[in-house]
Amino acid sequence: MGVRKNARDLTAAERAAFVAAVKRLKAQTTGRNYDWFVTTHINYFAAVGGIRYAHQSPSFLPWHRQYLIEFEKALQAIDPAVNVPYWDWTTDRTTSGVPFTADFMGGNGSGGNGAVTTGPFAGSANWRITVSSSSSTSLRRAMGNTTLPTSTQVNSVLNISAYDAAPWNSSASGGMRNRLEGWQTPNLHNAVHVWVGGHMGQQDSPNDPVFWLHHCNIDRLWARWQTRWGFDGTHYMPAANTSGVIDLNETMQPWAGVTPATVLDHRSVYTYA
Ligand SMILES: [Cu+2]
Repeated sequence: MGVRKNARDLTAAERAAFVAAVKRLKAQTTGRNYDWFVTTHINYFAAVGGIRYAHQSPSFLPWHRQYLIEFEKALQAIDPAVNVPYWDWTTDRTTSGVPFTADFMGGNGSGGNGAVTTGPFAGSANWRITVSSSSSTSLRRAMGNTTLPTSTQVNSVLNISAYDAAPWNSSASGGMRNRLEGWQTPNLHNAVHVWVGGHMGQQDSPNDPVFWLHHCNIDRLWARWQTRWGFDGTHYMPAANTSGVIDLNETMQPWAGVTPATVLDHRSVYTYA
C-alpha cells in the first residue's frame, strides 16, 4: 500500500524518481500512457451521454480519485516506489517555492502566459504538449492570477456535513462537494487551477504535471472530510434514481465496475502521510 506524502517532505531522490517516472510514462507510445490521461480528462470534461462524470457533479471527487489511482498505478508499473505527492497550497503559496522548484515542477511561465523556462518540464524538447486545444507545444503557466485558498477556507468546507445537494451541479449550494470543487464560495479546487494558469486553466490541464499534485491534495481533503464524517455509502449523495449524475452504485466511465461506492474507502489502496 502506498503512502502519499506532502511534496515538501519528499527527499531529492524521491523528487527525481517521480519526475523520471512521469517522463517515462510520457515517452510511452501505447496503452495508458501520459497522453491517454490527458485525452481522458478532455473527453470527460463535459457531460457524456447526458451524464456529468468528472466535473460539476457529485462524482467529481470519486471520478478524480479513480483517475489518480490509475495514474499512480501507471507510474508504479515503471517504478514501484513512486507515489503521487500532494501540494498543500494553504502552506506552500509562492511561485518559486515547493512544488515549483527547478528540481521538481519547475517555475512560472515567462511573461504573460508564457512557456515555463525552468525545471524538468521546460520547453518542448523536455516535455512536448501533444494533446491540447491550444497550439503551444511547450508547457505554459501564468501564476498568481488569483489568491490561493486558505486553511480557514478549507476548514469551513470540511465542516459541512452534507456531501452534496440538489440540483447536484455547479449551482448546488447545500453541500461540501461544490464548495470544494469551487463553483460556490470559498472555491478551493477551481481557484488553484486559475492561480497556476496556462495549461492548468484549460480542459487539458493534466498536461501540467502539477495537476496530479493539486488533485492529490483535493483527494486528501475529501479523505479528511471522510475521516471526520464517515467513509461509508451514507456519506455519498445521491443514493439512487437521480438522472444526469452518477448515483452511489452507478458505473463511472471510462472504467468498468468502478462506482462511487467502490472508491469511497481508499485506505486499502493508499493513505496520506
Ligand atoms: Cu482539477
